[in-house]
Amino acid sequence: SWEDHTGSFSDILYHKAKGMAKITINRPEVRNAFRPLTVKEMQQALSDARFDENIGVVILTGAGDLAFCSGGDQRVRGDSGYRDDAGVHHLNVLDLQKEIRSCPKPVVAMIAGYAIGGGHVLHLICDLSIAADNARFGQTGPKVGSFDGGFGASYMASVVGQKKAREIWFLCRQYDAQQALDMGLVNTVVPLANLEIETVTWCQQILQHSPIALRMLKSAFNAGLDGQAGIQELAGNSTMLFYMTEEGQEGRNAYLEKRRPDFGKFKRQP
Ligand code: 2NE
Repeated sequence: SWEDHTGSFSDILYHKAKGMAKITINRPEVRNAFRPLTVKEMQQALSDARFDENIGVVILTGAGDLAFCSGGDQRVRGDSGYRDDAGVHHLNVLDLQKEIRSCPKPVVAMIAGYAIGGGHVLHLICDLSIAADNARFGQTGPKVGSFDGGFGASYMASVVGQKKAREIWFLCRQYDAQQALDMGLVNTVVPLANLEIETVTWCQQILQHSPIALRMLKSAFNAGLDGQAGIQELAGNSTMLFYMTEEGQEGRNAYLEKRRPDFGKFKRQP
């Protein structure tokens, strides 16, 4: 049973249970299309989940059975981005994508119905994708005068291969859940009625495993594609681990105690 942490969020629902946080885009009337506020709230919820030490895995989903997310809300698309209530234009979903990638906890997309356009890229960016048998996938950018040449292109190509990624973007076709599974876009396809229970089962299995091992693996998987920023993430985790050792702490303690550090007492590993 999920605890409700939605609070003052208007475009999303936010729940927690047994080590899991669940972020639900709650705009079913537009197939869960996002506007700048939706993305801002998703960023806030993701940050909360990241800093909550009781949370080990994050689920990203959409309200209802018809859509995970249909991308940017075209009704508020201005001439240089998506308009907020103050009239400022944003492409803040690109920041959210980076935050999902750099979140040290696994993020799992739970997909019923359409994952389309920028909504398709959102599931792609997640570490794992669990699809219901009614899920449908695709990009629409070239049809609606848009594209995602960042992770939406490069990471997609590393997931499904260059030829398939170019097909997905150039033809703007839709693919059913089985086709998505066949091309490695999703990890499994389950009956719609079992979608949440199956997703929770996957998450509970992840939660039995070492948080640091998972964290290191996620940054290792990211490192190559993310270039210098990916190396920084992996290296930051190494620094965190080093801070957790007596050898690292000896340096801090010696500084605070105004003495020379005694690193000689630590084994030099081969
Ligand atoms: C998602 C899809 C395939 C669903 O089709 P269907 O037939 O199930 O529903 P329908 O009737 O098209 O949609 C239901 C209502 O939701 C609205 C529709 O306009 C419709 O409204 P009413 O006519 O009932 O008033 N709706 C759906 N998606 C919307 C959207 N994205 N923005 C605003 N209203 C939307 C079908 O609806 C579809 O193809 N939707 C458009 C997908 C799309 O092109 N998304 C934008 C891609 S660009 C992007 O996301 C992006 C990017 O490329 C780069 C950076 C940031 C964002």
